[in-house]
Amino acid sequence: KKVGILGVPFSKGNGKTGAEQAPTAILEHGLLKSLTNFDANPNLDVEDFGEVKFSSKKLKRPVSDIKNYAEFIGCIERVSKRVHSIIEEGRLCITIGGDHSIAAGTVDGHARAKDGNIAILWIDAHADINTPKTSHTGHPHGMPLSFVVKELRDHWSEYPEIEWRTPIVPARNIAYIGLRSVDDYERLIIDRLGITAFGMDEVDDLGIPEIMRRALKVIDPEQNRSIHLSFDIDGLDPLEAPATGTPVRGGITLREGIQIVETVYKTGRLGAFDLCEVNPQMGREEDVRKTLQAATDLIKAATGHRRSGRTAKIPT
Ligand code: DIR
Ligand code: MN
Ligand code: MN
Ligand code: MN
Repeated sequence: KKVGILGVPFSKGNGKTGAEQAPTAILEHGLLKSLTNFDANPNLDVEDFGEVKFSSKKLKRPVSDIKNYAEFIGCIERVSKRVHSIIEEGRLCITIGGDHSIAAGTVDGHARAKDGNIAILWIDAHADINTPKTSHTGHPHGMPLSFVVKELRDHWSEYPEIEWRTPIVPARNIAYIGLRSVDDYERLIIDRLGITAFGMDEVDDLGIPEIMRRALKVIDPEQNRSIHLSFDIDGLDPLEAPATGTPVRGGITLREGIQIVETVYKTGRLGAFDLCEVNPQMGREEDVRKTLQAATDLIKAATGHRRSGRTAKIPT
């Protein structure tokens, strides 16, 4: 199994600084060791691709309704290219953010590598599907899905420097799990486009295993799509992942989060995994450590780690 790890130290997509430190913090917490030690997974080929370098775009005309637009576009164009090439190498691309706006780039790169035949599973307290005009905040991390969805492409037609983008993912190929803070226009978009959305109410009613069955059936009915699992750490309950920029209480547990990732891994079609919105500047040291460990556990599950253990290979 081949895996590539890519860091994206970008935090201009939300209102706060700190998320740009997460790739380094997660690696320093011991990610590579916990992925490659024998008990985790003996046959894992992990390549660390380091951090994406990016700079802001020169704009022909100013953009006022999206904050840090020039920086956002400059970053995700590079992210898209890097993710595209890592997937073309036959690797599962694990991208560590950064805030969630970077997923506009990871999904674009993944979609192009697979000619649009991808399914997106979005784990988040938020729906991240505002268009520039529906957003109350102007923060790009509330918009990445609208950037990549085919049906919403015209909402971006007036914005500069995005000719490279390929919004080819149909809305029907998207499912959410964990929603509990959805703006009214986001809900309208979800309803109009028929996007599958499991909020926390449905997590409570149905449980993760049933939700996973239903979600995968809708977004990958023929079981032939490359699955993009985009995990916003704020999908988890802040009790278990407090160090994040926009925490919302009443989220999924770490166990449920790991179960989601394990279930996708078991399909054999996990093509890209994003882990976003860890902010090592939020909260006390203990909060940060807890959150870094939760992120590590989720990434381990994405590479095939089994909680029930793996039998030893006895030397002969
Ligand atoms: C809000 C919050 N819907 C926005 N979104 C967040 O800014 O568009 N996404 N926090 O992660
Ligand atoms: Mn979120
Ligand atoms: Mn966010
Ligand atoms: Mn998000």
